[in-house]
This record gives sequence, structure tokens and C-alpha cells, in this order.
Amino acid sequence: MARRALITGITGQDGSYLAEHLLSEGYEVWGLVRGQANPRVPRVRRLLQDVRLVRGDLLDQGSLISAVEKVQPDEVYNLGAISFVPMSWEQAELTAEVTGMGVLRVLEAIRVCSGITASRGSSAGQIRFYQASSSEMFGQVRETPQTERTPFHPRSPYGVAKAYGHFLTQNYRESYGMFAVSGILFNHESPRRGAEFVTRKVSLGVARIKLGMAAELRLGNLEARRDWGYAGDFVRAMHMMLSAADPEDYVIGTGRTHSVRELVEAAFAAADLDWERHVVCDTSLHRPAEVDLLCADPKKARTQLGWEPTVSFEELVATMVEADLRLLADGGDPEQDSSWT
Ligand code: NDP
Ligand code: GDR
Repeated sequence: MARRALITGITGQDGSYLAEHLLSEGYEVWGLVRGQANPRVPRVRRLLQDVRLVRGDLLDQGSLISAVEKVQPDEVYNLGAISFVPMSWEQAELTAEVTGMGVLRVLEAIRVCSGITASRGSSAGQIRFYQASSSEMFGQVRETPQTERTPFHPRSPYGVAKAYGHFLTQNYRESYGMFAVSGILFNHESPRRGAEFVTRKVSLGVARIKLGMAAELRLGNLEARRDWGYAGDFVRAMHMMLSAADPEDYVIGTGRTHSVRELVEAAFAAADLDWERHVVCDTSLHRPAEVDLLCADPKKARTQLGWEPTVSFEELVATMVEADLRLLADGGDPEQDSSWT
């Protein structure tokens, strides 16, 4: 029988790549969708025709229990979150509820449906759980590169909520013997990345300028450094973690760091443009507290899981710029996500 996976966050960037990867591995894939008329569901139906959908919301415990009961998954991937860091200052409580407490609700749904109690741990045939932890938990870093042992000092309500989910996942593993793991993933991008994140904002901005649809691109802090990889590579790591013999947490990143300025230079160069003629620095886009430097040490994932990234920073940036040039030249609307082809 095919293994069955339930993915929260199926309408997001990672949900789509993970679903495609699991389908290619022979899985039966279910996606949790929320809302009465979620505008992103039609594109999931179009792109991921073999994925089955089940209703549920990370804010609603009962809906998650019903979803787990209905799907009877072998594996649950919790990718759902409010994931845009600036929004977490504007809606801090909602971020805590969705990105933090949502993890508790998914774990509880699994625990209740599996009949696990503190005195009666999990049994064979247990549901395996993956939590989408984030390098944002490191925040103000005290050592670089960051490993699984680097202490957390989150710098946003989002990072704090992720740290809660991370420790809770560890706690359910230790309290109930559940196969529950976290992947501490560094930034990963693709032509399906939301337009609010800096890589996609830049690739779309470059495409608009190249096609004469805009003259400038307004950006915030150009000095922040991130370890940017390709989303398709990173979802493979999620699956590897749940396929491992033992439940363990892993850092996933490329091990190379670049500044936003270097990202901008590479993206404009990919379209034969001079970035200094178009980029406007806008301090209103700076964050109340910034994460200055992130760089992964993915040694554990490489040695224990055999995971390797396959796409370089330069290839990733060029691919995103090319995809947005094609999308806009064809009259596509990035807000409608017609780049999801
Ligand atoms: P996206 O922002 O693209 O997707 C977020 C998903 O969360 C959407 O499918 C959204 O669905 C869903 N969601 C939001 N609120 C709720 C809710 N109340 N109930 C159920 N689902 C909800 O994120 P990514 O795909 O980029 O990231 C996936 C996960 O990995 C996130 O948890 C993110 O925080 C984490 N992460 C991402 C990294 C990255 O670089 N991409 C790095 C490290 C961690 P809807 O259509 O309903 O809004
Ligand atoms: P991040 O990604 O906050 O790292 O979180 P984002 O792309 O939003 O920002 C990266 C860096 O770029 C700087 N920056 C700008 N960012 C945005 N969005 N818009 C701008 O105009 C701009 N100008 C400069 C930011 O200050 C920041 O330093 C992402 C999300 O996917 C999280 O969910 C995930 O957990 C982390 O990556 C790892």
C-alpha cells in the first residue's frame, strides 16, 4: 500500500514542491486547505491534480483532529504558518496562534488520534511528524556557521513562535516517544516564492524594469546576509528526515552566505541591467529588529542523511529572473501566481 502524507501549507511554495516530490515517490498525498473560498486553492487543483484536499485550519483544534481521522496519514508535514517576518510585528498575536500554537494543535491531533498518553507511549505504525522550523530562530547569532547546537535568540515574533514550535516538537518526542522532528531550514526560494519575500521581489522588479513596466525598485536593508538555497532541494530533506531510522533535528542550508546587495547585483546582471540606476533604499522597509547574518553548517544532514543541495546561488537567481521575465512577457499576473507552471 502507498504511504499516505498529510501536508499543512499545501498552497504555499514548499507545500507544492513537497507534494510533487512525495507523489514522485509513490505517496498518496493530502493537503490541508482553509477558508470558505481560499483563492489559492484553484491553483493547487490545477498544478497538483493528484493531491486530495481536506479542510482544516491551524487555528481550529477540532478541524485538525477530523483531518487526521479522515486521512489516516503515515506522515504529517506541518508547513502551514504566517511566514512573512514583517507581518509578525503587525499581527503578533495571530502569528503566535498560527505559527506557534498551530504546532501544538497538529501534535495534539496526532496524539489523540493515535491514542497516545504519557503512560502509554506511541506504538508501531505511529504517525511521523515534520515541523518546519526556521533559521530565524537563531536571530542574533553568537556563532557562525549555525549548527543544530547553536543557541536561539529570535529577533521577531515569527522567530519566537517558531522557537516555541521547535521546542514543543522536541518535547512531544521526549514525552510521548513520538517520531517528531524539526528541520531548521535556511531561506529557500524558487519561481513559486511569494512576491513579498526579497528574492522574488527582486526578480519581479528586475523583470518589470527590463520590460519597461517600472523604473525603480524600492528595497530595505541591503547589508543583511542570508544562506539562500533552492526550495526543490530543501523539500527532499524534509522527506529524508521522516524516512530516517531515528527521529532527529537537522540544519538544512547551502553553507554559503550572500548579502541582499549581492543578490541585487546578481539579479540585475542576469538581465544586463545596472542595479545602481534603479534600486532605491527605503528605510521604511527596515525591520524593528534585523537578523544580520545567517549561514548554515549542514554537515549533519550531509553525513547522516546524504542530503546535498544541487542549485547554486547564481543559478537560483538567474532562474528566478528568467522565469519572471517569461511570466510578465506572457502577460501573467504574479499576484495570481501564474508562475506556478
Ligand atoms: P508560504 O508562506 O508560501 O506558505 C504558508 C502556508 O501556510 C500557506 O499554504 C498558507 O495557506 C498556510 N497557512 C497560513 N495560515 C494558516 C492557517 N491558519 N491554517 C492552515 N494553513 C495556514 O511558506 P513557505 O512554503 O515558504 O514555507 C513553508 C513553511 O516553512 C512555513 O512554516 C515557513 O514558516 C517555514 N520556513 C520557510 C522557509 C523558506 O525560506 N521558505 C525557511 C524556513 C522555514 P493559505 O493559502 O490558507 O494562506
Ligand atoms: P526572511 O526573508 O525574513 O529571511 O524570512 P525575506 O526575503 O523577507 O528577507 C530577507 C532579508 O532581506 C532584507 N530585505 C528585504 N526583505 C523583504 N521582504 N523586502 C524588502 O524590500 C527587503 N529589503 C531588504 C530583509 O530585511 C531580510 O534581512 C524568510 C521566510 O521565508 C521565513 O518564513 C523563513 O523562516 C526564513 O526566510 C528562513
